[in-house]
Amino acid sequence: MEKLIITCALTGAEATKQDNPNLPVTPEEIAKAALEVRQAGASIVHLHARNEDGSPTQDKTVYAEIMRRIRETGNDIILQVSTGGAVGMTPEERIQPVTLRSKASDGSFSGGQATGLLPPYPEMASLTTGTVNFGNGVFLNTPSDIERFARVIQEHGVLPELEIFDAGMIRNALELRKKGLVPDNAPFDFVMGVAGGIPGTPRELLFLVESLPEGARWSVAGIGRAQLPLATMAILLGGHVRVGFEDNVYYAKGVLAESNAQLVARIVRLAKELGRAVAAPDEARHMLGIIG
Ligand code: KMH
Ligand code: ZN
Repeated sequence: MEKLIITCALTGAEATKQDNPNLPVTPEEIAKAALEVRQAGASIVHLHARNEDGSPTQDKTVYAEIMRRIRETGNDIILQVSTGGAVGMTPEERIQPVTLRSKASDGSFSGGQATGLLPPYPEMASLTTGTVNFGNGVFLNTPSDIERFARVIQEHGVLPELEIFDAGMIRNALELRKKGLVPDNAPFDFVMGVAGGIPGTPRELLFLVESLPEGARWSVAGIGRAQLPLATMAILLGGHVRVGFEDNVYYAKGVLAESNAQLVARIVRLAKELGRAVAAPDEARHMLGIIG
């Protein structure tokens, strides 16, 4: 079985400090959390940005500051920006952070000022391939907007991660693949247990995995109490794992997590017990085909 890639979704757009006072919100807090999860064994961070008042923003200057601060700490973790943002944002707002990486005339990509080991630009971006009810709201992704997102991600040399909130989104993702708008190596991430999306149960996870084409790489992000059982299944089935405060602010029933790193460390321990080695960021880059 290939090494386990652990993604940590540090902040998200919905959780607040009232939900968990340890939620990282400012660029400084997010960079600190990113270093802690790297040290704990994560190889990808899924990033969201917040305004000073804690509300979600897709402002690329805030993303730029987050990524600059992450690299300034010497952190080599893979940087994945969100294009989901928050319910109600426009597509134009949501796509902004992807454009922090740009293509030069010689075909190379760049962005920002390198201040650490690696440049502070996005290597991956989330791409949701359908619309889903999201609590009391609607996470709206029209077919034309999804195609536009996929095109911009491609033009900026960023690897999309296909966010699957319900079964029909796999089919939509494969249509994008057929059209050449997402590469064949784009990984799938099953976000399971959102109120309005596919339930976070073992049966549903098996169904999603069996619905993928042969050889597709996948991870699972279980929401709330679904996080731990689905992550354990992914370790056993050869999938990959996403944890973090975006999806779950608890460590156990009624017990808030102390940090994102605490959630990552538990997955590393489980993987070790179950005989699955954990990938470092450069190993994950190699596996995912992220170059330059
Ligand atoms: N905040 C959700 C509405 C993503 O990052 O791509 C969407 C989301 C997905 O978080
Ligand atoms: Zn997200």
